[in-house]
Amino acid sequence: MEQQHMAIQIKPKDYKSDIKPIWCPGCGDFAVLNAITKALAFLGLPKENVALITGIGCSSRIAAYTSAYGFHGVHGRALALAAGLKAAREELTVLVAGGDGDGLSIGGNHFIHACRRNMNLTYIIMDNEVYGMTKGQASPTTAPDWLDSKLTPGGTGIRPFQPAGLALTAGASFIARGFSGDPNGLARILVEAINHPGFSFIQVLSPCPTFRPEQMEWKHHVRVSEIETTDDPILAVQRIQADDGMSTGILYQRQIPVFQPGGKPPVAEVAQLEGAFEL
Ligand SMILES: Cc1ncc(C[n+]2csc(CCOP(=O)(O)OP(=O)(O)O)c2C)c(N)n1
Ligand code: SF4
Repeated sequence: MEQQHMAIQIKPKDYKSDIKPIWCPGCGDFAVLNAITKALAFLGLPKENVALITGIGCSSRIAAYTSAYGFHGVHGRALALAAGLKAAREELTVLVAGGDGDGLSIGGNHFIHACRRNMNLTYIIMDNEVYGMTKGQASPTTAPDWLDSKLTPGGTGIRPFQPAGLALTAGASFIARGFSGDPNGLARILVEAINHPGFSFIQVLSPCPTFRPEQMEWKHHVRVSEIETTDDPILAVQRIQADDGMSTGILYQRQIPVFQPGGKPPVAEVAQLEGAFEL
């Protein structure tokens, strides 16, 4: 009998692991996970060709919840790990994810250099303007008057980072903003980000109902930007600065050379390393 060949379709659920997320009910990160799996299914990427590298934080747990290769790394070092992986395994689709604390505080230096280096990585910051995992401290995206607590009496008094503006001035070639309340829109952005040759940065507004319950109001303020994506950095910075940070869409995209170290594979054996230092 003639054998029938059926095209294997990958479904979003195929990218989910058997581990049940332990995020709080209503956490925006659930929808980010859904958007990532939808985007991967749309692109039909075999899961063995995808790696999701994360730092530490509630959001960084996301690596364990997908069935792709993953690495739940060290706080603030996800981009360094991902850059190393991409340097060694160019053929992999490497996604990087974590929180605003992970990526902009302890990992801030890696972030700005990843932007200027322009390796082919897709970096998702799940921005809830707070350190969720460690129970609600201010992060670099927290407004100066939040929160009147023992830790920050009267608020931090420090102006927050504008992640999209920071990425732009640091040289990122793809900058977008998404919202966990619009997982389909976010999945569409992620598809473009993964397809973009170079470093793609996506700031995802992802509420933390536990420590920032007021963020549940974001759904009334977030809007899809109707402005066309620009490749002009001056125009992009003007738009980003004039916006209240609640517009979603691809804010900036430009084709620039991608950094991919080539040449000889790195020295891996101790004996080889010792040999290199012999006098
Ligand atoms: C080197 C180091 N410093 C501090 C911590 C404690 N710590 C764990 S998660 C975290 C912040 C998490 O906040 P964020 O990255 O915004 O993620 P969220 O939990 O809000 O998703 C901190 C400070 C740590 N694990 N390692
Ligand atoms: S503490 Fe906040 S960020 Fe962490 S799982 Fe709960 S709702 Fe999500």
